[in-house]
Amino acid sequence: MSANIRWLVTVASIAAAAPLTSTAYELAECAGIVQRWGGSSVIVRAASTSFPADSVWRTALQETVDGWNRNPSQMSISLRFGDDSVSFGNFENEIWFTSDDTILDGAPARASMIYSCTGSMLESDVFIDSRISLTTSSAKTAQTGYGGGARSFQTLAGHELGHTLGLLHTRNTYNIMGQDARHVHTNGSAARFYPGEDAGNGIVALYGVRSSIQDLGVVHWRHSGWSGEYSSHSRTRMFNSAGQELASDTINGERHYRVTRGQTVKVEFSFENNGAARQRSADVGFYISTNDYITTGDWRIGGRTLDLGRNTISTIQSTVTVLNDLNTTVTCPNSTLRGCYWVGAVVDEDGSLTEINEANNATYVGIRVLP
Ligand SMILES: [Ca+2]
Ligand SMILES: [Ca+2]
Ligand SMILES: [Ca+2]
Ligand SMILES: [Ca+2]
Ligand SMILES: [Zn+2]
Repeated sequence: MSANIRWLVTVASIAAAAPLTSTAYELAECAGIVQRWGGSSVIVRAASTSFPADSVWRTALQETVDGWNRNPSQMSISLRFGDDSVSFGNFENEIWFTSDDTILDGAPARASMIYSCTGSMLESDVFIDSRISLTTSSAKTAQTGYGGGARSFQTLAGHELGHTLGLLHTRNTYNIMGQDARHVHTNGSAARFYPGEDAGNGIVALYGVRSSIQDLGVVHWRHSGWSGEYSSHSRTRMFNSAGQELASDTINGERHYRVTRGQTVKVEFSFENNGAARQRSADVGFYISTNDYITTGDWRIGGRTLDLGRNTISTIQSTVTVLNDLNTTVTCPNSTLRGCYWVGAVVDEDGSLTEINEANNATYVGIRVLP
């Protein structure tokens, strides 16, 4: 059987460029034939030395695989720990930490995809540089996407396992197969890996839909350009009613837009359908919160209904009005500035949809209310 090898390199940093217009996942093809796994699960074996029992690495890898296994396709990852013998070219899919520069080739992580060219994936290994600064913490302040000092292991490994499932890099939409460190769901202090709508759409194209999986989500990240094969992502924004982006202050590593009491603004969020079925009337509520953790217990300032298909990410603006009675002297986190609040969005606000992940339905954009 003729085998083809494709190496996927993960870059360390990404510069912004102008956005493209079309959107879509990319699949591994050979002579026009898409390459995929047979069956309904792909076995991934974790090296015993890299992911020992009771280690944070083992827990984080399991968390990453659990994230992928909430995808709306018929394919899942079967993770097995304790592999004492890992190597490239042994027809076992394996993941391990290494400092071997002949394998890493200067990248923080690398994935191999070996396929037959007649449509069958044969092997995919994931190599992660053991010398780079990674964190397994869900604390956003630890992660580079929020000004922290270490790259999220879960988003890095999640990206690489996307290759194992058959996805290539994507640059023209917000996607885990692009700038993974800025592809997380965040509400409050925790920022977590998730595969996202476009990757979910891609593996449904490969493996068929699993109709029982429903999931809506909302994040404060958006597609903002690309670098090479990779999409680049930036935070969602806030605009005045004329559509101009508001001035802002960076407080505790995150942007807070300057607003006044009673001001009508347009707040931007990315709404995703990570599930199987189109949701034609998804309820969304908008809130103002005294902290960065958004719930339906916060002050409601508006709402709308969205038609969310599993096709393109809905990065959209919504018009809301800042409450008149906010206190401009409340303190801001780790700052001498005052007037900090957070504008939140909650999707499936009425709780009518039963989802495989109910914890990704709210997020925020920071504001600072001026006197
Ligand atoms: Ca092995
Ligand atoms: Ca292998
Ligand atoms: Ca959800
Ligand atoms: Ca729900
Ligand atoms: Zn990659």
